[in-house]
Amino acid sequence: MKKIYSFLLITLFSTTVLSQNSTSASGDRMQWWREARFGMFIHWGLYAVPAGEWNGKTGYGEWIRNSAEIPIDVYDHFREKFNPVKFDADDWVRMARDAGMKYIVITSKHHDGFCMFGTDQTDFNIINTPFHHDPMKDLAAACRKYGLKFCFYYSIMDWHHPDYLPRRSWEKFRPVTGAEFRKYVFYMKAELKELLTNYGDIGVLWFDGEWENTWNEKFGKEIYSYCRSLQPNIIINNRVGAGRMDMEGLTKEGAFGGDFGTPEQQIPATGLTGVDWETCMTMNDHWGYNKNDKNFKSANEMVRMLADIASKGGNYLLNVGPTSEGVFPDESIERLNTIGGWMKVNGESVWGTKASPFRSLDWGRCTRKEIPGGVRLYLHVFNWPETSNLILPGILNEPAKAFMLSDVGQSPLKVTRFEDALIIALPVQPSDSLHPVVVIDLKGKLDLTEPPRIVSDFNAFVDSLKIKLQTDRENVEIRYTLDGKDCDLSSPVYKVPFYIRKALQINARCFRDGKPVSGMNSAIIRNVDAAPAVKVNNQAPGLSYAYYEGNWDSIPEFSGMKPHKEGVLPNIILNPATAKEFYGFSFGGFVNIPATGMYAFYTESDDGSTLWIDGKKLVDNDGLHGAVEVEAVVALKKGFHSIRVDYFNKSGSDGITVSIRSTTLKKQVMPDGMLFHEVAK
Ligand code: H79
Repeated sequence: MKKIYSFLLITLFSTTVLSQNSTSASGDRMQWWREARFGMFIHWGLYAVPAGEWNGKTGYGEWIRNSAEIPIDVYDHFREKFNPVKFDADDWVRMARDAGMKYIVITSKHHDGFCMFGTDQTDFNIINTPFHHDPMKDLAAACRKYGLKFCFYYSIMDWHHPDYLPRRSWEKFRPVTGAEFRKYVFYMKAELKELLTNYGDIGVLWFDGEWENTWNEKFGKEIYSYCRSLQPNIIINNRVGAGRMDMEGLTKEGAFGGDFGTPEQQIPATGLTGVDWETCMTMNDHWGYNKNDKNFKSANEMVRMLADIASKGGNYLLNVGPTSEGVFPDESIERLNTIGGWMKVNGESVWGTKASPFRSLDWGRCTRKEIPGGVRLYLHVFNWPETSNLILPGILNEPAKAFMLSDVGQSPLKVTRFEDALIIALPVQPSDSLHPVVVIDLKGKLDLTEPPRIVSDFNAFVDSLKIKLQTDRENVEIRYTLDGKDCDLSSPVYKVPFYIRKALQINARCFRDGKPVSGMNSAIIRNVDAAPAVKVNNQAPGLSYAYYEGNWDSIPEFSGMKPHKEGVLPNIILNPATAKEFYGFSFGGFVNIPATGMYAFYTESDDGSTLWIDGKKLVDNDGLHGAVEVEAVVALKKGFHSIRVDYFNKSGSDGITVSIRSTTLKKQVMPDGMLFHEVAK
């Protein structure tokens, strides 16, 4: 019989289904935000007065007080020059609305500590400028008028409040005597209370500046609950906590992460399962107004980023840095206009859409919406196909209709099927420089030719390994082989998880009505020998450690060096370190393995670390970096195995977490109870 579907070819197009955001308890509260997809960030503060220039240098933005090391009393004088006489809240909000943005997040207070709202908690606020007026009141009213959500950015880090710690390293004239961080937290709460009672409903509280070591998860949870107690439906970003990983902006596993992740100046490479996220981004190279920065992205680029982000299930928060007179830079206005023109025609391909069901499409991006009896896909065509045939690979639904979103008359485009691909005949390429969107409506539940997933704890085993085969598709059966042969109708149908006890290749494929409806997925499973345990004569809990000081870019040969300190610790912890920077540790001892099998070890460290088992380097997480986790797997026999963990910190933040996972232990921080060192009898 002639093969109907050319799946091998189709796998090249890669058609893996990405899961949608799970609907959680926060579902209803998050709904408007998930549908909005596009918002405006506004960085407006005293830093607009110097406009990015200080002592002849022009590269500054909202960080100017810190970067140019401006003393506090000098900076305070910017207050006298902040007079936004051209400020018109209606103008700003209308520009955001006309660009297709559904919410505005504005800096109520940035790191410089200057409050852009009327507050009773400090004199360092906008009422004490020649403006003598609270612009946040006007913006709140304008947002209500034009139907946008009004949201506040609020910096935890504060370079002005006497109780905020630490001071900037270069600040000589601000003594810390008497400063109490707890009092600063009370100050924050008093200001947040004003922000959450004086301006009506606030959509989002967008915290930032949480990374200094005075802030912790406990404060984060306290502030989060406090804000929710004042406005139960408010949405709060993950920077309220202390578990953000770098500028990728997502929260570390197990840490408190508020309501959404905050990638900054970057877009995740793929969609993210079960997390809400928002990429914030500048139009040029600064958040605050910089009069010399003309390096603006084009509207075309930004519209593509919006489509890219929506196709991955995220939001785009695009920044404008207004001047101290209260106007948007001309370049920003132009771009907002152009983006708005595109959104007027194509907005429905962004608002209220969900992530693409395709992992990648070589011509562009896809977003989707449920429609009665089917699914609507929005195809964002970045690269117009030379043949004018747009290929939608690996999809079995029957098309209902297709048309250009810009075509008010919705003249139907011809759709044909070739094997498991749909081919849409596009009209003449539009002359508009911004990308066009093609709509295709499909009948029934989305049915991509997705092969089954082969799921197991490891891809190797000592004695046996449990295998599960999974698919999210309806009306399919999974057939599989364990002898390397292709799956066909004579292959067994998968019903329940099974164990394998020898090295082999698993092939699995979906079938429907006696026909294959997916490509084949394969996994090679290896059988490995477990390393023998070692004999320990007399063990006691904990690991021995040696602490060193030095300036390294990677882990040095600790064994040849003289430690500053030595001793025993219950686990891999950095408490004995007396230096904040330029130090290292070597921990040594034994890990007591509870049962013979495969074990995954992890180190997450800032900066580098290595983990050795039985004298061999297993986890290599060396080098200068922020918190990064590396996994490595080894087969071990029940009993004691030697373990060594080396770690170093050059400068900046520090930390290490060692975790373990096996078939019987879910991934967890290495328990104290598994660690030992040898002692004399
Ligand atoms: O308000 C804008 C910027 O002023 C602010 N966030 C945006 C929205 C911002 N502050 N700092 N940065 C951006 C960059 C700072 C990066 C670092 Fe870190 C702080 C590197 C080391 C400490 C945070 C914690 C990122 C990595 C670890």
